[in-house]
Parts: sequence; structure tokens; C-alpha cells
Amino acid sequence: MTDCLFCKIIAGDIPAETLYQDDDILAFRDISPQAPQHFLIIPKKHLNGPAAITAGNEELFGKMMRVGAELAAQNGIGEGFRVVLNNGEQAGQTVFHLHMHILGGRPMTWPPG
Ligand code: IU
Repeated sequence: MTDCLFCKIIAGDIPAETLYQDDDILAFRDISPQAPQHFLIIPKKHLNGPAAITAGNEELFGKMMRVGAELAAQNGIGEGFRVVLNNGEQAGQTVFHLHMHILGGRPMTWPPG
């Protein structure tokens, strides 16, 4: 999508600190970290959000989670990290390209705000 900020990151038109990429996914540090470690895993194919995961693309979601957990371990938070997926404005989604937040490096509280 031409007006999608994360598609522009994938295309290299907007800079990001990349942690990992392959043909399917890209991982990069969040520009406004909410914890000492905060990065995002996104599919290279544009999907609006978690609700766009279907039986036809669920393997992609599994890969996002596997790579997210591996990156958590590589960045020293493998024993304690939070996974966040916001779907829709009411849930706090601001970028409408599916992304998995991985956060860690500080104590987390529950429930989230
Ligand atoms: P949300 O789940 O849609 O609220 O999260 C979007 C995240 O994308 C948010 O944490 C932003 O800081 C982050 N982000 C980014 O890392 N780089 C960018 O260029 C833009 C947003 I725009």
C-alpha cells in the first residue's frame, strides 16, 4: 500500500533499525520504545492487522512469533517479554499494517492500559 508507513519501511523509504528480515517478515526497533527492549515484527505483505490472519496465512503469524521469541532471547529478554498486538483504533492500533510488539527489560504490570 503506497500510503502505509510500514510498507515504506519495508521499501527502505523510511529508515528503521532492522534486527532481522527474510522474504516474509521484517523486525525493527520501535521508534518510540516503551521498554528497554521494544521491537516490532511485521509481515512484508500488507495486512491491516491481527484480524486479517486467516487459515490461509496463519503460518506467517507463527513465523512472526517464532522470530520474535528468538530475537527476544538474542536481546537478553528471553526469560521475560511481553507480546502485544493491537487490532483497531479502540485497542490502540495507530499503524494499520499488522505488527507484533515485543517488549521487555523492565517489570510489566497487568492489566494493560
Ligand atoms: P500500534 O500498535 O499501532 O499503536 O503501534 C505502532 C508502533 O509503531 C508504535 O509503537 C510506534 O512507535 C511505532 N512506529 C515505529 O516504530 N516507526 C515508525 O516509523 C512509526 C511508528 I510511523
